Amino acid sequence: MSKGIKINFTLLIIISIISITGCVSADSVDTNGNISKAVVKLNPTDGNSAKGVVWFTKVVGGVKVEGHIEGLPIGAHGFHIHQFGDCSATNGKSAGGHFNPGGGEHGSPMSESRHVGDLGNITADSSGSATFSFVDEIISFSGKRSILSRGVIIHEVADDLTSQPTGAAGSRLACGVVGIAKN
Ligand SMILES: [Cu+2]
Ligand SMILES: [Zn+2]
Repeated sequence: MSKGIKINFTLLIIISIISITGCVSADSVDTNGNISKAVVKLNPTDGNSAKGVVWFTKVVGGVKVEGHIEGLPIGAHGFHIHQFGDCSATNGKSAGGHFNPGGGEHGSPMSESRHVGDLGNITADSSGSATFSFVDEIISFSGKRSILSRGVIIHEVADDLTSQPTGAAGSRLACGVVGIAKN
């Protein structure tokens, strides 16, 4: 074997190892197609400054929801999954109403009857940022309750958890679309 061929062969092995391990470690979809992690990047709607990232991770008993949002007015803000993964309208209205595949009433995440998209409120501190982590038992990455490709909206004011059909949470400050996370 000449020196040139030997080097090329070694290089080929190195590239193969990198690509194989790359596929195994950097994907949140397993060999059966089950998704373990999703993410949404929230961008401000026209005239607003709220933005951030929310991660959704499959855990025992549900999906863990962890996020950090900045640029919010101080206080509680309605936080929902909406029907459409469409943030094309500058006011976020293209995301439609609350994601409600079961035809339930609007409520709190703990309500017997709720929209699948009812994730309650997040609360911004004096610096305008909200950091949160909780587990929701209803949202999913598969079947009718899958939140993948759906919209996420942060609202102007608090969701009162009772008013129909939206909790009277006001306008839409930020919008994003849930996608499959890298890992
Ligand atoms: Cu909403
Ligand atoms: Zn709702």
